[in-house]
Amino acid sequence: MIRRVPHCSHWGAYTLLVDQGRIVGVEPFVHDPAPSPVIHSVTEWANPDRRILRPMVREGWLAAGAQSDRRGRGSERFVPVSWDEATDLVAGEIRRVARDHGNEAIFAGSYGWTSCGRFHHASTLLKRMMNLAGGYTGHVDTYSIAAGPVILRHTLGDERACGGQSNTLDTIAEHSETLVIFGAMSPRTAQSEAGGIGGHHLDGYLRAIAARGIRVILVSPFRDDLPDWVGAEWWPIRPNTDTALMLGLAGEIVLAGRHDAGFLDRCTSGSDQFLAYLRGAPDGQPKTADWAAAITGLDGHAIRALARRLVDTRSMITASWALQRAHHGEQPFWAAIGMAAVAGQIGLPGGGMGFGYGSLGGVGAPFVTGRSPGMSQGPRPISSFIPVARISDMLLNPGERYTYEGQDRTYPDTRLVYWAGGNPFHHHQDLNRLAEAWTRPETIIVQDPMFTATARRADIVLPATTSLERNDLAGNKRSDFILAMGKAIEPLGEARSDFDIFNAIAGKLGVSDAFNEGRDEMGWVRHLYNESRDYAAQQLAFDMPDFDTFWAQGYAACPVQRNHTYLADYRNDPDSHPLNTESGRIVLGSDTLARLGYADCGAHPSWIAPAEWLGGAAPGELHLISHQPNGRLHSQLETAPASLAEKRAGREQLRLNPADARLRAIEDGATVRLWNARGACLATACLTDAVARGVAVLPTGAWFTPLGNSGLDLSGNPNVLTLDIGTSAFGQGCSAHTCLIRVEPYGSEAPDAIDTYNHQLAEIMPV
Ligand SMILES: Nc1nc2c(c(=O)[nH]1)N[C@H]1C(S)=C(S)[C@@H](COP(=O)(O)OP(=O)(O)OC[C@H]3O[C@@H](n4cnc5c(=O)[nH]c(N)nc54)[C@H](O)[C@@H]3O)O[C@H]1N2
Ligand SMILES: Nc1nc2c(c(=O)[nH]1)N[C@H]1C(S)=C(S)[C@@H](COP(=O)(O)OP(=O)(O)OC[C@H]3O[C@@H](n4cnc5c(=O)[nH]c(N)nc54)[C@H](O)[C@@H]3O)O[C@H]1N2
Ligand SMILES: [Mo]
Repeated sequence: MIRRVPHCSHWGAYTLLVDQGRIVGVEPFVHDPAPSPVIHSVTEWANPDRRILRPMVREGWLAAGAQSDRRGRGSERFVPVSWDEATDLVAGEIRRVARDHGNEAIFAGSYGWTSCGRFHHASTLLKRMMNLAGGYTGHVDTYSIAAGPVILRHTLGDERACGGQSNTLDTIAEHSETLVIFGAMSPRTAQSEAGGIGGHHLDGYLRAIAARGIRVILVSPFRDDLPDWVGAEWWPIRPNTDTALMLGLAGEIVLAGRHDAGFLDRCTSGSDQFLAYLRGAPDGQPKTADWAAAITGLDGHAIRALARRLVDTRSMITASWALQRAHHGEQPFWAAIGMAAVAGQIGLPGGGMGFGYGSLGGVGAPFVTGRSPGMSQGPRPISSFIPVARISDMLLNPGERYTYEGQDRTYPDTRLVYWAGGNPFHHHQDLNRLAEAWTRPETIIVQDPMFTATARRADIVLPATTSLERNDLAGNKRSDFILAMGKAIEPLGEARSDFDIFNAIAGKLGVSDAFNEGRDEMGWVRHLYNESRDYAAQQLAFDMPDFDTFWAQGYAACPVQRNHTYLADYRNDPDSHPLNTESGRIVLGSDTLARLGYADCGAHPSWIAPAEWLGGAAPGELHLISHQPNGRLHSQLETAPASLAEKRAGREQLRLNPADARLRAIEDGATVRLWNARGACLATACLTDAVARGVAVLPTGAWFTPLGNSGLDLSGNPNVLTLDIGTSAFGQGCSAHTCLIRVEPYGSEAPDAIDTYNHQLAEIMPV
């Protein structure tokens, strides 16, 4: 008898077909018009090869604890221990470090996507436990978006415009006449949504946009960032120069006297400073189309023509999150606001600007007005934090001063790191620098189902179950459904659910009553669902099925807002709808930033050349775009079918323009070495004219596999190459997309990356 188990992951909902304790098939969710192929990869979670099967401790740490040789991490053998012993050691370390160094010496920011389950959410449960145990150093913002939300909070008053609450795509399809897409609007990234997703609708909106004949311009170094059937014009911009294009467009409008002075006066503050800059008053350089063309590598005539169109037609500007994941990433988002304001389009149906469309599946879709399910982290006894991507800076430079969002701050002295549900040896920039930083804490605990590059480098590893092995529920602010995640198979080895692990540690810390509030797994899943259901009924008079009906059918529709026009009320009456900014208006010239006086984030949107870009490159250098992988989520399920299908000759594919390849004698399918002063890795060359000249595209997520001490990563993990600096003194976000590299044919025979990883893993397993 085949059992049908409703389930969900960040890449969508599905039904697991289970026979005699084994998953024998995966069926897409009935209400999903475009299911992700990655749903068929989840059976790989049941493969024990790379799973952590029991709690283990690094040999040297077991012998010497905090005094161990920390350079043994990653190469010393693990020793198996019982769960009781493992949780004793973890609780003991938390108590020791809190007592001797204070709770801020415990870093439990633990960034990562973990499972989409809202109950067993690893990092939330870690924080809940640590808050009951005196607190921890956490993180603010995300790798996805940091510079963006920081600048939006100061210029639009909140971050809704990049969190999926700008104009919805249904309104854009209905009203826009010109759509300028900076970056991507791609089904590749729209496969995923944090917290799971029921229906994937981006294709449908793009078809409606194409059907209405909206003029679409794709501004991106990579033509495949938008499906070709949308019929867009491709502007192959130099990476990280979008701000110059936006300013050139705004400048042309202002120089022609065609800016909407009424809108600027009524709805913005500081526009005089911004307009003066566009006219060239402070630097003698008017921001013209020709000025922008020289920086961006685009055509000046086309820029001038587009500037006219932005005013003459209903125009919408979108920018992917990727644009702010770069040095000075605050600027393209702020410049987009400036350009839309100058054109007078903000607050009109299908007009204005918005961020992150298609970056996740739910951005631009109708958004949830109800309450999405989620565990509480509880009140924080201490407020210590770092900007998320400053992890290596913190570990390498305890006590050093830095700035964030206008505050002067100091890095804590970290003694203990606890990571649950994230993979910094995938996600962080400059992995060789991270490897050095990783030798600084006295103790590192990693809790994950998989023996990732991070887990390998831990002192104590705790095996978590995957979502297949427990009950949970999915859903978030941008998912149209709450989805059941039923248990399909028994836990592998000695793995335990995240809740059970933290509950056991909380018990040893004497705080389990407050941690579990007397509920077990199904008690919590039921409770979290009912919180959302009650809210919908009481606040929105929206009926959701009772829990048992929901659990049996596997999903429940949520109340959503469609046809949304961002800032429509504000535009109509700014006095009655003031924004949460310094002026209550859209800020185009900021008193706050003027006072702070940062060279890398000034008082108005500005073009500031990034640390690495083609305009400042040496001959032979290419700009590396390390974008999101198509066949997996980040580093998850890297060896499963959808991910392997994107590899070639067992390696990640580096996409290169044929002309750039020819100059380097690189043939399609050849093994190539990518390198710069920070590191080197291998990939398989894929030649395509979809990549702009001077640009190289390598997806993220391959499992970091350095070959001995050679410094060469075999897997094709771009983060051995990327730059680990903050976006600016203001935002301190991740600058992954700012990176110059060189590429050459790799002459020798190279070992297989996945085999080598597995072999390295076997060498540190218990004897
Ligand atoms: N160069 C470059 N780097 C980037 C980016 C880029 O554009 N370029 N993008 C960045 C972005 S936007 C992001 S969001 C990050 C993503 O970085 P991460 O979120 O760290 O990446 P994941 O691979 O999703 O890591 C999640 C981890 O959780 C584990 N996990 C899964 N289920 C469970 C569970 O139930 N319990 C526990 N305990 N663990 C579980 C997985 O095995 C995996 O190790 O990467 C960033 N890095
Ligand atoms: N399949 C899959 N989907 C995912 C993820 C995944 O791992 N796999 N990760 C999810 C996560 S956590 C996030 S945050 C989102 C991220 O969503 P995005 O940030 O939108 O995704 P990226 O793939 O990093 O970048 C999108 C495109 O932006 C373009 N781009 C990069 N730099 C520049 C630039 O300077 N100028 C211009 N004009 N274009 C540029 C690149 O060509 C790139 O292909 O994706 C989500 N979706
Ligand atoms: Mo992300």
